[in-house]
Amino acid sequence: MFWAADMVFLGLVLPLLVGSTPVSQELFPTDCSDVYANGQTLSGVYTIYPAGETPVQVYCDMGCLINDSQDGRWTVFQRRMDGSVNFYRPWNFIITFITCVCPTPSGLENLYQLTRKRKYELRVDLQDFEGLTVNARYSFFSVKSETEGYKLHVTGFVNGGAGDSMYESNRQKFSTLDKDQDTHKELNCARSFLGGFWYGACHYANPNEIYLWGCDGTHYTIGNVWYHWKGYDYGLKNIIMKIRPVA
Ligand SMILES: [Ca+2]
Repeated sequence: MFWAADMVFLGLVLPLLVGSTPVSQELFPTDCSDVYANGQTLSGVYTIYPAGETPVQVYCDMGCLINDSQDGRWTVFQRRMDGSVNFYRPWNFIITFITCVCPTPSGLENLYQLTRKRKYELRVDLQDFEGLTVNARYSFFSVKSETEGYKLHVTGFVNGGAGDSMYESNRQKFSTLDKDQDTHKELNCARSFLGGFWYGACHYANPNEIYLWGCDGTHYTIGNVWYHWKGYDYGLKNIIMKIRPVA
């Protein structure tokens, strides 16, 4: 098992166990809301089945710990905590390396599988190095299939103090250093800003870039930034992104 502080949701692919057996919510929870419905209400790492067969380990925010969100049932797909994982990787390398629910190519398939079945909302929690916390919420979050470039749809912004820095990423495909699917005609945004994300031309939020420790004006907008809160020169301490189904 591979673990890293930056990506607590990582899990290696395990042997398929279910074959043609119909997938049940109780035995094969799709996401953390199913885990919660099954009576497991403590925050922690659980096994879910976004695509119906392949188990994936994920961190579930059940709303019970001091830093959790209210109401719980959140499936965490991004947890940038300390820079121990380098997200500046080629597309295929990530696909063959890990399976996760996260904004990397391997995890995008799981995000697609989740959001094609249910309507999801998104919450982004941010923390700076002074201990301040804010959030941004979006009432709709979905990721399209690989043939559609894992295009993101994120709308219905509700401000929890962070500002709407996902705006530029709405309706954008996912790009890595070797797969330029952004809308900037001159730049390869992933190469220019050292990461992988739903870049437009190019970004206001940059959670998969190199990890900077706070304010660093010598590295313009290549850190884990959220422009509408701290600008382009401040690398945040934590960026946590999570989804849950809505009625
Ligand atoms: Ca481009």
